[in-house]
Amino acid sequence: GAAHRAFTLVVVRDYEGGRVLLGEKLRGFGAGYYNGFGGKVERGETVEAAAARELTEEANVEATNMTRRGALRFVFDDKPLEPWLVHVFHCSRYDGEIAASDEMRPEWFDLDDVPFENMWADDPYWWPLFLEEKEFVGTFTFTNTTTLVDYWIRETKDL
Ligand code: 6U4
Ligand code: NA
Ligand code: NA
Repeated sequence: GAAHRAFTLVVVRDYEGGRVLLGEKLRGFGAGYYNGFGGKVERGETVEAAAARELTEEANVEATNMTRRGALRFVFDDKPLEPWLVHVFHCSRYDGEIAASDEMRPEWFDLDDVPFENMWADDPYWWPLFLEEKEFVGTFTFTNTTTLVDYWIRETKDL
């Protein structure tokens, strides 16, 4: 397919507490939104290594059981921007204490209280699959960077 830029996104789930960890993004792309933890995959780095690194940089913890669950393609029709391929990971065990970074302020949310009104417009479409432990792929097209104009999402068996 077309060239794309690879990103990671890690959502930490606390099964016992029935909650998920998100971060309020404090700077850069998507500032002001709540999101999973993640960022750009660097040259020579695996997607898994990037996901672990970004979680540590942004939330101060080391994942011990991360699994890849989704691959989401984001197309921006208003900018000469490469499409993004965001690899979504699930994590439920980690070492260390969660702490804020200069990029993200972590906050736990009950599963029925995920703040979709302050999240990227695609999130409501794939979160149900994520919470049901499904694997998924999809494409989301945005205009003016943040307005969702088209999408598809589906469960997959061969992520
Ligand atoms: P720098 O500042 O260059 O180190 P970096 O942390 O590498 O940045 P960043 O934070 O800009 O990258 O990465 C964007 C983050 O936002 C990734 O975790 C992917 C996530 N993301 C981007 N678009 C998204 C969208 N539409 N929906 C979503 N997450 C998105 O749920
Ligand atoms: Na980031
Ligand atoms: Na980065």
